[in-house]
Amino acid sequence: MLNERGKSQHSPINVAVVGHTNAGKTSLIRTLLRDDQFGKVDDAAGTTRCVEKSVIFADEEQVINLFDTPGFEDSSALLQTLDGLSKTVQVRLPADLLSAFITRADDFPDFSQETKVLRQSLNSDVLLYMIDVREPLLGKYRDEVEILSKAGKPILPVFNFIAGNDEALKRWREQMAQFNLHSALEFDTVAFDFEAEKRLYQKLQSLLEQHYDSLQSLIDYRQEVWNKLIHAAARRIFQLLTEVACYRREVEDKSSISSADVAAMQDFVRNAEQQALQDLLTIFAFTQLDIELQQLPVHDGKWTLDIFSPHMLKAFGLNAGATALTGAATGAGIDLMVGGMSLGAATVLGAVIGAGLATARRYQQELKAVLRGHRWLCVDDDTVRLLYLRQRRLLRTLTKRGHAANNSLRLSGESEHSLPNDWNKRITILRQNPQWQHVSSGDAEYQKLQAQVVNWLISDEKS
Ligand SMILES: Nc1nc2c(ncn2[C@@H]2O[C@H](COP(=O)(O)OP(=O)(O)OP(=O)(O)O)[C@@H](O)[C@H]2O)c(=O)[nH]1
Ligand SMILES: [Mg+2]
Repeated sequence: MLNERGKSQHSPINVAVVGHTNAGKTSLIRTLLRDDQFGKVDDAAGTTRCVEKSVIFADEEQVINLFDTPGFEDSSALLQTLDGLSKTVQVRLPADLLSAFITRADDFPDFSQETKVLRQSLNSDVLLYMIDVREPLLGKYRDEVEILSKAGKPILPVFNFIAGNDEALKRWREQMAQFNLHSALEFDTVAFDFEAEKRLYQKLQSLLEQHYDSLQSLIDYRQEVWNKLIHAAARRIFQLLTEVACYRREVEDKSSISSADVAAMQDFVRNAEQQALQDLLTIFAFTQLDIELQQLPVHDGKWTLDIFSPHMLKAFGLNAGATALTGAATGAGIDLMVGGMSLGAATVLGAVIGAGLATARRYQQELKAVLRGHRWLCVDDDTVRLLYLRQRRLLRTLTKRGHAANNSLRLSGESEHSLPNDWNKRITILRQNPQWQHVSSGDAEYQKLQAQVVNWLISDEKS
């Protein structure tokens, strides 16, 4: 079927998320929708009381209707009731028995929740059967599978709470195989990343061949969106580095810098980092619950460890240098131009004149300050490095690459603290262009540098 824009259109796939109460059904749907407002999630049993529909789109195409359902509570009693019913009504197929039960729902008020699940199961194309693998393999779960099998729909077991529960997971896999359910998905909110999501859609592809193409367009679409998110996040990190590396504060040229000047610089850096953190959390729609699950050192939307704390240097494997305690350095603009030395005003002027008009223009502000007998306060190298390392770790966590369960995915041989090879060279270019702090520059050199830094961060993500 074609829609008015000439794109092929398929009817959406109806997917019911079913299972024992508290297995994490609503949580799975929230993760798939990237919507922490969907439904109600709670530690208590019987949280979801009604069937609730949501939709997964690929661009504008409605690919999946996802149905959250109440959890099974007493499946053994339900199975007995169904067995009893099968003796009184004539049915051709097991699904007809479920239909007969639903028609007589008023006679079974104790199973009002289960009736909703069964009705939705009959109306769906596939059932995602959520399992909390920490639960012992009790008869009630066998009964649940037996009841659900009567709907005659493909069932995909989804193992939840798998982190650190390898043995239990193995037992559950064996158990499901007894029911001929050999294909299953491993899910854990804590370690759920794009790859896990892709595997879910791929499993659905193999169960529902007639929907193969629309599921493929969903996978492709989600991949594209994911790549865009990672790029946007990497560009945001580059913006932070630019703001901080290009920071300049004019100070009097006396032997010690005033604590007020240092404090102003530190506040600037804290604010800049704070805003970047907020933006990155927003880009990946990270919620407070995600922050807790991922054990991000963030409280009330702020880093728990201050960027200027001496512990930061240690945490990221850097040695505390002389300037480490304040994060301040002076004179960088001019000094970098003339080879990193602190020079007097006359020498600086000589150097600038020698270097030509373009250079003089670029360093206009610094030159004026030097002539006034002032210096420039900048952010020191260690602080810029720390910012990069902390943001890189954040990006990995946001893309679920930083979690312990996924450590094996880390770049082999790469230390979490190591900086890219040509780090110093690139950051020097940033420092030499203080004008980039205020304008988001269309400058070719700026674009080139941005592409380079984004590439550092992205290639980490892809590897
Ligand atoms: N650590 C961890 N907690 C989870 C995960 N999935 C769900 N939870 C927690 O488990 C509890 C139950 O989750 P729900 O999504 O409400 O479970 P449900 O199956 O929808 O429950 P009912 O609606 O009552 O049937 C909540 O406290 C969730 O935060 C997971 O993968 N890891
Ligand atoms: Mg629920």
